[in-house]
Amino acid sequence: MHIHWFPGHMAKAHRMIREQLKLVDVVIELLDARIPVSSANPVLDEIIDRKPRVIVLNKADLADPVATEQWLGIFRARAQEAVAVESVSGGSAKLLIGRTEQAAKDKLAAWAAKGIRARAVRAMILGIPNVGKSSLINRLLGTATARTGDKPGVTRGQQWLKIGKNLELLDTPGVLWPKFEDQEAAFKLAITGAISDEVFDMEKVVNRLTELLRERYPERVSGRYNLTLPLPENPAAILELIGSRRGCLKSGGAIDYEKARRIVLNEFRDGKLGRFTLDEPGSLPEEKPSGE
Ligand SMILES: Nc1nc2c(ncn2[C@@H]2O[C@H](COP(=O)(O)OP(=O)(O)OP(=O)(O)O)[C@@H](O)[C@H]2O)c(=O)[nH]1
Ligand SMILES: [Mg+2]
Repeated sequence: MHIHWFPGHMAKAHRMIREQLKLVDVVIELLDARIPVSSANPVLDEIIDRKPRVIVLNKADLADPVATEQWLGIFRARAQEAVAVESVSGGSAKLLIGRTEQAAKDKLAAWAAKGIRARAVRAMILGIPNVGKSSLINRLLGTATARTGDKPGVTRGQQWLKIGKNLELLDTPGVLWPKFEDQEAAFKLAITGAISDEVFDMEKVVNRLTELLRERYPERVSGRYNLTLPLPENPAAILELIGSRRGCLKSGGAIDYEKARRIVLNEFRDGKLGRFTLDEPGSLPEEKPSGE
């Protein structure tokens, strides 16, 4: 799948992140709980390097809770602090404040040893577009200060926000990386909404989503759209059935596939089809050897 999506502002955002990183004590990296591997930006990994990091699996309310627990275990087994958060609905975001301060503890201890009065811990929130960075900040603030939206590319500049007395957070624009080595990851990023709908091939993306659903969760598809099992092999045939169930017809009576695709994609993204984890637990990429 060919996606033209690396706009100039993302290259600029990577540069800004590199510069701002010098000012922060901790990085809070948001991953999408539905795709903890596919949503990890390898460029950020390089930029963040050894800076203390807290991983947040956001949108946990949309992910399979069993898989999320497994993923948290996988990160923690690598001595990587990780928490699952629901930035819009849940209370779990508050947990993050303590974890972030904890991640800065060496710095705080060093200040104390030098007799410097500790300032607030500074953390930078990083992650792919639309993963919920601004929503998480708002959740922690308890107000809708940072602008959010259900499409990628909402935050453009960087913004510092103070959470209580001891923590300052920097909101940043979402960033993707220039080249997807892994086409399957590109599909998953498109499915979950990290890439603007205008720049990818909707037919290919929703066909792939339909395939994934047929392979792993056929009963949810049959339940939601009142289809009999087994579902047809061909994703277009499944979409045809969904289209006819939902009355997606063009004038003359032909199935309006575009409309059927929209329904499936939106209902998946809204959680109406259920909670899904598309990256199966266990597939973290190779760890960098220490000292590199
Ligand atoms: N269901 C659910 N939706 C969420 C969660 N967090 C954020 N969202 C939604 O995801 C969309 C994107 O949220 P934002 O906070 O704007 O995302 P962002 O990472 O700041 O995006 P950019 O600024 O574009 O990089 C919004 O529609 C939010 O309501 C979550 O935990 N669960
Ligand atoms: Mg934002």
